Amino acid sequence: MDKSFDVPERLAVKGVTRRDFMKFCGLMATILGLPMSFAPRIAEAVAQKRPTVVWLQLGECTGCTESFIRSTYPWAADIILDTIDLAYHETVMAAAGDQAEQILEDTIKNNKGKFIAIVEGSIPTKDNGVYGKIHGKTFMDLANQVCKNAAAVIAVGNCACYGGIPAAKPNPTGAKSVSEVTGVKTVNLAGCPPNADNMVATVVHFLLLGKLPALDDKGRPLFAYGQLIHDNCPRRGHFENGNFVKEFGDDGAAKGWCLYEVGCKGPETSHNCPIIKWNQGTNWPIGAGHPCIGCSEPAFWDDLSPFYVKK
Ligand code: FSX
Ligand code: SF4
Ligand code: F3S
Repeated sequence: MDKSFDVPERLAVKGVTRRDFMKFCGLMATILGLPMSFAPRIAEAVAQKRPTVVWLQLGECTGCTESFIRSTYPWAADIILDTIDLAYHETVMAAAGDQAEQILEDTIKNNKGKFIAIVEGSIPTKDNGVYGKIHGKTFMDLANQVCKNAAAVIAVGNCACYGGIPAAKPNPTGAKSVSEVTGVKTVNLAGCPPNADNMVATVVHFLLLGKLPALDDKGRPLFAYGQLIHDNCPRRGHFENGNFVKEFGDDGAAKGWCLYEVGCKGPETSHNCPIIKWNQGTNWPIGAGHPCIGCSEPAFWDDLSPFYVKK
């Protein structure tokens, strides 16, 4: 963590003003539950700290990386990717093949106990992990090698946090979460995929305070998963008044009534979706008339399905 660089100067190249950058820092403060007065400190932290990060992609759909690079401010992910020393990330790194794997080996050796590991995807364990390999190495071996040598491990997406869809019944590959396989306690950014702004905020929290955020009993940061969807849902008044959508496309749906009877799992799902929304704050599932399917809860594919039925 040595080098500082001029963030406003870099942003100017992308046509982003200093004012926009400060707005981004204000948004980060809001998501993290910090006072607005922290915005200048966030700006400073983002400009100066430089932790080494290894980002693994295991059994997954790359939705987590896709989500990350579409953060609220499209350039925020760029800034974070510039701010951190992203030594290894299969989707965005320029190196490939032997060269990429050599970078990974060298990064682990030279930064033992100091780098941050970010992992997306679950890990197949059946038949000695043969169902997932990179460069001849099983995901099991790769995850153990990286996570056991990292200072901290952030699991992004339901797959890495809890097994996700690869671990749903009948789980043919014996897929497990990162912490189950490695024994390392992970910060779980749950969701399928997780929200980019929560991912960026977790990195900002680390840059600002030098530590990872406080977690709930499922390993999720409290700042993002401390409240139920149901508690912040704009349709809650309709729930209380007994105004329910009975089937998609009915009169209640047109009026924006509560989706509980068409399967909404908001009452048992913790996530800040109603507050920060998705796609640059444009909308979120319930806002678009779709019930919450509980994508930030462990084993939601099995435990909360069928999705369109009241449980
Ligand atoms: Fe899993 Fe991530 Fe769902 Fe996909 O990579 S959390 S399948 S959206 O994206 O791992
Ligand atoms: Fe609760 Fe879902 Fe109804 Fe919103 S739509 S009030 S989260 S049950
Ligand atoms: Fe997932 Fe429900 Fe939010 S489905 S994206 S937790 S509204």
